[in-house]
Amino acid sequence: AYEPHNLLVTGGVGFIGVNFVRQVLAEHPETHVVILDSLTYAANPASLAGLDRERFDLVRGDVCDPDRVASTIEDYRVDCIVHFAAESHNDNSIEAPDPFIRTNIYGTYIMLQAARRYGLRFHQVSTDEVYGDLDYTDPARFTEESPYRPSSPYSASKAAADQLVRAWWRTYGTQVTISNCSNNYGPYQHVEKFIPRQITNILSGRRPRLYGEGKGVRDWIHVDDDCRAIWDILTRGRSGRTYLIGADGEHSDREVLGMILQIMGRPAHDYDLVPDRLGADRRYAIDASRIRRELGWRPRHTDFAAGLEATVDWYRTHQDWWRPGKERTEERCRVQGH
Ligand code: NAD
Ligand code: TDX
Repeated sequence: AYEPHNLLVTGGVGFIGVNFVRQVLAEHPETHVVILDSLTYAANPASLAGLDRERFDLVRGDVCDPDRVASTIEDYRVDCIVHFAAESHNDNSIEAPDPFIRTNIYGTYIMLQAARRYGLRFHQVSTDEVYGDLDYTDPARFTEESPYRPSSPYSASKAAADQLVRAWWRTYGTQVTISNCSNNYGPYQHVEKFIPRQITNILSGRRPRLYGEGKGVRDWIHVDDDCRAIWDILTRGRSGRTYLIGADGEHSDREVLGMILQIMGRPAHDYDLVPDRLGADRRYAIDASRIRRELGWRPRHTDFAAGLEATVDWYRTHQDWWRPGKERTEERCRVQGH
């Protein structure tokens, strides 16, 4: 297996990125991490608290800035890139697509050019949303062969980025891999996202907000399991290949909210229904056979209720982390009609 020495992690202050950095530093002592992050509204620098400063560097910079990207790669002798940096929230993409087109598409292009120029391995962190959605009763799940048919400006921008990655492999022989993962949950997730929003609404005396009738189905995976899968692909995955990541965690939004209310000791009907997203995706479901078969990856967090309980505990005990941005996020949700 290949072991990165100086690993460049774009978007490493965001939710999945920082969980990945924490896991790499804890489990791979030979690897030094360089985070490149422009610290948008989605990045909370407090997420890096407690990490050993000897083991990583933080460069504040934009993935759309080729000079910044080049100097970071040269200064830190980077040999491998994991590309998390993106605008990630569907509701924001519907409200204002511009930064999604810029960061997700143009930013991926700049990172690919850098990988090509310096001969670096490149892993693209993508989403199952590129495959569009499934009907609630459809027995099918997404596979690596499913056609791309994204629904939102966010998912369309990720789909475009994935296609650039494939083109760089085919045309220039850049060493690339792609992972398309389902919905992650766990610590350090921004309070704009479904699970942390409901937990922190309850902790701050607000009612949870369910979109539509809560019929949406998401295939939940604990962020630690996604991060371990990304490491496995990075170090043992076949170049040019795509791997779907999922942990057989399908639950309706209504069901997940019901579990949160129960864990937090609230009455079962103590929430508000708010208008659904424009063009809302109904259901995502991942068939993760390939990564299981080829890389022997298995999720460790197979008890969703236990994972959710631990996540509630994390938000309960890390109020300093989320309280400062909570008001602002709820104001934005209100403006967006949710
Ligand atoms: P996030 O919004 O929590 O974090 C994104 C990070 O990228 C932030 O730290 C932000 O400051 C940084 N960033 C944004 N624009 C940048 C730019 N132009 N230059 C440099 N840094 C920039 O996102 P997340 O939920 O951690 O998602 C990370 C990646 O995983 C994204 O590519 C997303 O598409 C993908 N993904 C997420 C999920 C999920 O459930 N959250 C599922 C599958 C795939
Ligand atoms: O307050 C809410 N109430 C609610 O019912 C919010 C924020 C969401 N929802 C619903 C909408 C969806 O059906 O919950 C579901 C999940 O919503 P999000 O947390 O916004 O996630 P989703 O749109 O599924 O996208 C997420 O997973 C795939 C990430 O944000 C993406 O970055 C990733 O690619």
